[in-house]
Amino acid sequence: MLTAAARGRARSATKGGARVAKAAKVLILNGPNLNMLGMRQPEIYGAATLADIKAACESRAKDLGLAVECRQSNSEGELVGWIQAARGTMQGVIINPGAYSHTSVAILDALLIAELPIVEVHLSNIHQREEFRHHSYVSKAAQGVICGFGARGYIMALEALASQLAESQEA
Ligand code: CA2
Repeated sequence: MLTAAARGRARSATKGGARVAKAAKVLILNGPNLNMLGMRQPEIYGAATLADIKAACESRAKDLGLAVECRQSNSEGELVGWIQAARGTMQGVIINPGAYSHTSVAILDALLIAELPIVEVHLSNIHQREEFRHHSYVSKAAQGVICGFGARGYIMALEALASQLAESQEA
């Protein structure tokens, strides 16, 4: 469910139809160690590098009429700063908070304050893994969570946000 404020912001950035007409901006955030993707543990996280994921997201976003900005940080504070800056400037956030998913109330609070549609993505199915990965603080702020589909999860998140933004325009 979009808040009234987020709906208003999305409305001013979109224009009817399934495809978002004016390029709504989506921030794609990746947390700690995700810059190492493709280099180790491909059996868990897949073979795609973060650069591959960025390229795939930019290509799909273009088709969907979205503009994406992709950022990665190993620092919790930097991620919080970027989420704060997204309020009022972006129309949605896709976030893979990495290990901060399981520890960070600061990222949760920043996402709640942002009042934007948020999709949480995990490459792996965190529920099939160690117990400490089963809980994500971030999920409380997310409209939806996609996990276990590898790099495709980011594309699924973009598609979900695009239809969400188009829908909120129609409402
Ligand atoms: O499945 C995911 O996307 C995770 O968010 C990835 C995090 C992990 O802490 C979460 O529980 C689930 C870890 C990212 C580490 O990335 C690596 C990349 C290359 C090699 C090893 C780790």
